Amino acid sequence: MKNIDYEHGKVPGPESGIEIRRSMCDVCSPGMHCGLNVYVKDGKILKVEGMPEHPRSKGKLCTKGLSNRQYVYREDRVLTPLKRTGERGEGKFEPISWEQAISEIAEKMNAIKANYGAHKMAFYSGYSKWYRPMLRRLASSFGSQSYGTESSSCFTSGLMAWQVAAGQAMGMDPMHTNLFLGWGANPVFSRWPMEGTIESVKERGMKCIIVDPRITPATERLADLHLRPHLGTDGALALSIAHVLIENDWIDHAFIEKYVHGFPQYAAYVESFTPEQGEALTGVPAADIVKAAEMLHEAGSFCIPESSTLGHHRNGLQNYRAIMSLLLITGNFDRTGGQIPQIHSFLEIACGFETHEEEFMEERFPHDAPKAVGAKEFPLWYELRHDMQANVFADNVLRQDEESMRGLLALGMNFRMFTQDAKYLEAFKKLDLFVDVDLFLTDSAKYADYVLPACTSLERGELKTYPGMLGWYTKPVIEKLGQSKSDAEIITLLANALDLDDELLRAGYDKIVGHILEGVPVTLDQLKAAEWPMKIEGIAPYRMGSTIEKGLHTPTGKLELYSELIATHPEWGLDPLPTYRAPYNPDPEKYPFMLCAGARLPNAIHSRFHDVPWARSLRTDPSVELSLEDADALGVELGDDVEIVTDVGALTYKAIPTATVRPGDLFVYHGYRERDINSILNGTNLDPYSGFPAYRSAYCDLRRVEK
Ligand SMILES: Nc1nc2c(c(=O)[nH]1)N[C@H]1C(S)=C(S)[C@@H](COP(=O)(O)OP(=O)(O)OC[C@H]3O[C@@H](n4cnc5c(=O)[nH]c(N)nc54)[C@H](O)[C@@H]3O)O[C@H]1N2
Ligand SMILES: Nc1nc2c(c(=O)[nH]1)N[C@H]1C(S)=C(S)[C@@H](COP(=O)(O)OP(=O)(O)OC[C@H]3O[C@@H](n4cnc5c(=O)[nH]c(N)nc54)[C@H](O)[C@@H]3O)O[C@H]1N2
Ligand SMILES: [Mo]
Repeated sequence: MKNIDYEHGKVPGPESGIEIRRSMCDVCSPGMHCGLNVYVKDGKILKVEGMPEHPRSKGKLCTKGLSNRQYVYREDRVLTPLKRTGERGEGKFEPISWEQAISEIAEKMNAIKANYGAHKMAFYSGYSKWYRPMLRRLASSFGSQSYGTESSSCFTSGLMAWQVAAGQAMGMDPMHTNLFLGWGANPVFSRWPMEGTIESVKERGMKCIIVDPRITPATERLADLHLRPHLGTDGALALSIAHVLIENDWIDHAFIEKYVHGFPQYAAYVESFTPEQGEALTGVPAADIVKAAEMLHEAGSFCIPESSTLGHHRNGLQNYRAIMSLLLITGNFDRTGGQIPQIHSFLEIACGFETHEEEFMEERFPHDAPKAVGAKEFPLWYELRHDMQANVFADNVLRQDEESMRGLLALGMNFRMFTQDAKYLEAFKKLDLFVDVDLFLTDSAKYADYVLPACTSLERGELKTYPGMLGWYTKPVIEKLGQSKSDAEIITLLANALDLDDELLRAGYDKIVGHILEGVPVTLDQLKAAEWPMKIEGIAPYRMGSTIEKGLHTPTGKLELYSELIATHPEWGLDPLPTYRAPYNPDPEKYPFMLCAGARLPNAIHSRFHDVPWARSLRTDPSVELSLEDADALGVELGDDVEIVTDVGALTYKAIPTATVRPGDLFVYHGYRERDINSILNGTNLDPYSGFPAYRSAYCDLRRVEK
């Protein structure tokens, strides 16, 4: 045979010395985490591919997943613990040993505890979730309630809406439903394994309604009906669909009678939401509102996905409640094809079995300590989550009063995820101690006193669980880069150096996940031996209807259209019914455009992929998508500079005129260091129920920038 360059061809085998190792991509949400075949030679990753044997992703990978090699080897990886030598923000550090870093940090945290109280230390986690049970328990065992995460603005608003209505998390049953009500759903870009599921169920006759102001791959590929409401008006749309369902008596009286609380008050409230009124508020033609109600009625069963999009509005939580109410009045709850109670498994994923994770996180919660940051401003949030609402963390510190935090231990702090985010940098400057654990030397990390290097998921192992009774324990495929450590190791080191009275937490990750899995018929060793996620046998499947029969964890034990929890707290100033409120416009004359900042791009995830060359090459410039009509009116062409002006600032973006966007709407992605859209979004425009920012409904103006 001729000389074949096996290595250059990346052909695995003894000739090339290339080995395929199994892992998963942990770049997006734990519910996804697709299987990876990683090609490794001499301890270096050469390339990654999808893993065909992976029972969930079945060999597919998205753009971000395929860029894993470049992500792992990003040039700004932190490789040693760093201690600040310059001013905060200057980015001047000296490398120090792990021993020095951990002992100094522990000493400073214990000094804050001794001088001001343990509750003055805040604990924060960015997007990564795998170590969160440990971080939450670290905060609790230290004595602070102020543990908060990026979930202060992610899907938790929808989860809270379910807690209000049903006392627990609910998920959809897409495999058995007759209609997928994809409200604010474009899984092709944001939840790509879900796309395959929906497409395959459609093949057996399932109908699909997509509610999205834009034309997207989902509206094109999946939708039998596409409703296009104005951004943030979804509550009004849902209430007018409910109006049609009630008017035509397309509701389940027996179910309502037995299981639903507050129907008369709710029915009286939706009376004014006629289809014509719905059209006036949302822009969706009245005939389409009636059509949607008809389709729901004819389908019988339908379900909705969880959503972050819908929570990113001033009325976000209430809008989502209004959408959920469609399921409640038609009896699509705890019923095949409807919304199904989620049995809490691991990392907020319902996998079909119960674990001790919640107990592990909650049993050390310091109930007697002063309440978490944000509890006063967002009492419903605090009541349901018992977490810090991180969207008001900077305000808390900048007030510099007796309630202000003195220290912050953050795993993955990205100040650019918050609205009017410059105040976070000011707040970092005021802290006595700021520790940031990250993969990269980010602009937030430059404000830290200590930066600790975390490793990626390809350099460590972790317990993974997926819906469908699947479990796995991954293995590292390469050595940890530099002196980096896994987040779990770092938390364990700190728990020990802080001398916490918490034996289990101090025992480390494997002891903890072993404890969390106690009673599940599988051992860690079995999960470690598996090459890809394995089915855990011997667990009884969920019996449909059993949750609602038992009675729900709501004040009335029923599904609540009218929330008794909210009603018994008039001092909160919140509405017990899923009422509607339009997005906030500081001045309609000055701000005629509506900006959605954050609809997902396939090649980006928040701050992390803008510096990854392959991913970045798919959209090189921070850009704004606008309608062809608006582009014409402004005299703007593809690639021209345009300025977005809000009530708090202005920024210039490249224009992308597109037929997918309606006149008056603008779409921008977030997280760019050089064009940070959150720097010009009003930080006080928050949902009073959840504390979530109105990222997706910000009124603004758009101007052409002269060449
Ligand atoms: N305008 C606008 N803003 C938004 C949104 C929007 O739609 N529009 N979406 C909101 C939503 S839904 C979310 S979830 C948030 C996400 O916001 P963030 O959680 O801030 O997201 P990232 O920037 O992806 O990650 C945060 C940091 O974690 C670091 N990191 C990554 N992996 C690890 C790890 O394994 N260990 C450690 N220690 N660090 C790690 C990253 O390098 C990064 O610095 O943004 C919110 N902000
Ligand atoms: N590629 C990629 N995937 C991601 C992420 C990412 O950054 N990049 N982030 C991950 C995270 S943290 C999250 S929280 C999820 C988010 O996941 P989703 O919320 O499902 O995703 P989005 O693309 O933000 O929104 C879906 C669609 O909702 C539409 N939409 C926006 N505002 C509104 C509105 O007011 N009403 C209605 N009806 N529709 C609206 C948008 O036009 C978009 O097409 O995605 C996860 N997956
Ligand atoms: Mo999110």
